[in-house]
Amino acid sequence: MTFHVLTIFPEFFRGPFEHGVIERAQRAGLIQIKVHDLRTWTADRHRTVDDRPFGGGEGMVLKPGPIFEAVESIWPDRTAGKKVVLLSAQGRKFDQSVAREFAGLNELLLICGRYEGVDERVAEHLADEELSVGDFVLSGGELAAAMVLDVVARLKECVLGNSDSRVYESFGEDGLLDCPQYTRPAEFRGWKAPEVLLGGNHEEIRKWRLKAAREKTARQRPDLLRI
Ligand code: 9D3
Repeated sequence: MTFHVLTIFPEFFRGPFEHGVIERAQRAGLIQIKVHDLRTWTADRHRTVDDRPFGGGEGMVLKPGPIFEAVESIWPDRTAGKKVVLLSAQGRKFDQSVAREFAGLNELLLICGRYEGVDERVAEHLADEELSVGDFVLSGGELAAAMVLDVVARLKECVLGNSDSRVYESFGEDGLLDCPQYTRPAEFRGWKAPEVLLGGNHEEIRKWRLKAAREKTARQRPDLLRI
């Protein structure tokens, strides 16, 4: 699967994509990542990507021209299996099921917004959809794009290579949060790890983990139990 990221800060992605699952998935040939500098598709001396909003107001808006030119040059034909996503606070909310949907694509192109926003004609006539990563205000789409890429990349890795299918299934199959985990020492500053986990009774351990996961989900994320 190929990911394209369109951004005015290509250097932002050097860190996040060179570590962990994303780096591993790239090295294994499961995913390819191409980061594109939006300024490549400007024609003026100042490589202008933004302008003042019509009707007045604070800040600057990303111009439609360079973004349309970029997408049309990255994909001269937009065949099936390709999707253009505009990262935006106004989008559909990203979650694990959206990630599973994206993992079935051949190519995904993520457009990162900046400033006060992106000319609405990008959302209306270029992007297949707008996607938000949560109800909070980021300063741009780059962190959101890195999140989406991380989640989809690890799905690819789990489906095609990872023997631990639990990693793939957690968050979704049983709809619960993970159970609490402990490691040595068995007692730390007077706080003991649950006795049952120290013994070898796998059936008792399984039951304890399910109960603990249910309790933790009820406490932290009751919304997950109501679905
Ligand atoms: C408070 C500023 N808003 C009113 C003018 C508009 C606005 C513009 C640009 C709000 C956020 C941003 C930058 N955010 C993103 O590009 C973004 C985002 C987000 O802020 N929250 C959750 N998901 C995403 S995906 C992209």
